[in-house]
Amino acid sequence: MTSVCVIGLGYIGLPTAALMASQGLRVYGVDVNPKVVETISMGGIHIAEADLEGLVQKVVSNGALTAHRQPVEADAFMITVPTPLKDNRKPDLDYVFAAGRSIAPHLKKGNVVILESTSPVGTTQALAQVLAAARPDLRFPGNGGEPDVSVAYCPERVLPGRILVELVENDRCVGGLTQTCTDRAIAVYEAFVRGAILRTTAPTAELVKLSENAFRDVNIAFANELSLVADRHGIDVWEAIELANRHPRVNILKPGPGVGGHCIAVDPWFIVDAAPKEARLIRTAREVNDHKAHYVFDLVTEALARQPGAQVTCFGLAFKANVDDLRESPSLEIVERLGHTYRGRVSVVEPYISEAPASLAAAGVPLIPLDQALERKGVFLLLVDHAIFTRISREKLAGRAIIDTRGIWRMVERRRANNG
Ligand code: SAJ
Repeated sequence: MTSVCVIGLGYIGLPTAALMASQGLRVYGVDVNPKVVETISMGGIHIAEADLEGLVQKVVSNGALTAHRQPVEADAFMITVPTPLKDNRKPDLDYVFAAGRSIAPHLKKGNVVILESTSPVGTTQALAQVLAAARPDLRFPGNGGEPDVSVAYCPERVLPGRILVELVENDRCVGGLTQTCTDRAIAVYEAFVRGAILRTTAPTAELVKLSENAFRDVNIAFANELSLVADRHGIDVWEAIELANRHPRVNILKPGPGVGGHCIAVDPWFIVDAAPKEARLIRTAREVNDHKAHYVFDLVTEALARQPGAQVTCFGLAFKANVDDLRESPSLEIVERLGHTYRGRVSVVEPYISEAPASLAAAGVPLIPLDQALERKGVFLLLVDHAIFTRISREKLAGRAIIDTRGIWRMVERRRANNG
């Protein structure tokens, strides 16, 4: 296995392509967005991810990674395109099948096609059918006999912010549509993965991926529900969780303004869509987490009732700490709603982006620098636990009504109190 064509150069595809290129593989990165292709061709990147820029610069300049608008011939094809939700909360697999149709003309005997995008159970089999329909001259899994082209599923499971480390160190599950498919796909990952590479079937690997994110969603929902319960009793939820976690078998996650990102807030719906009667807990967890954003909005409304006409300054828009990613961000949703409701009084600081999304301008919310934000009076709403926000001194927050959805400013206060 010497060459790989990666379809979709986003948060997963680009780091994977760059890493494989740094490990001796010849990598062809493909994206439908001409700006992305142009940026990468010049050795640049269009996403923020730790250490990615230097790596891309290196592998582009030594010719191991090239970017293209269309797929090219290679030994392996890796599909890393988005699988969003439709408005009716059904998975949208159009990008996966479009990627399949785009690589079909370039396939030849001995190739392996690997799907990495988070997908409902059965998608890998459906992808093989799309490929078979486009290339009746080749044998695909499911057509009988040993396939000419192998097809497998191997879910990505890297954490944004640690992608390059986790791509190498995490264990991987590889599920081919046949045993040979699994073998062929494993050969690709052996080139750059140091974690264990575990064999399974394609449907199992598909469900494994969905289960991982649903597990995290359910656990975060527990923490978010607990934060509501604690508020009702006037108890500090952060202290309660800290103490409960001293039990040897308890590990409660952190409450927040809700769950964002294109994975955990989305993938559990794939399970619910396919098994609506069975997946009751998973559905409820999604609803609990989605509700938390409304609850935070209501907290601001209550604070404003105590200070009529006051300004609201929001800290953070990203879906989580230290990333620039606004996809499905509950913080963005809360800030927009506040902007529409309290027009002209709401501002936001988000150090990871330089240009506010159009929806914020429509809500009349300006993106302001941190020093300017700290000059404002009224309500301070902490939405994202970016490291830069954790370093804000207590003095700078004095006299404001603080709503800290991540428990970071409260920690500063407690540490001070403990130190007398
Ligand atoms: N969050 C909390 N409390 C917590 C932990 C997270 O409110 O205690 C929130 C975050 O603020 C964020 C959301 O949950 O809004 C998700 O963040 P995350 O850091 O838990 O996960 P992601 O979305 O960045 O990445 C997840 C990871 N999945 C798991 O940990 C099971 C990652 O390994 C996957 O590769 C990724 O989804 C993906 O692409 O599917």
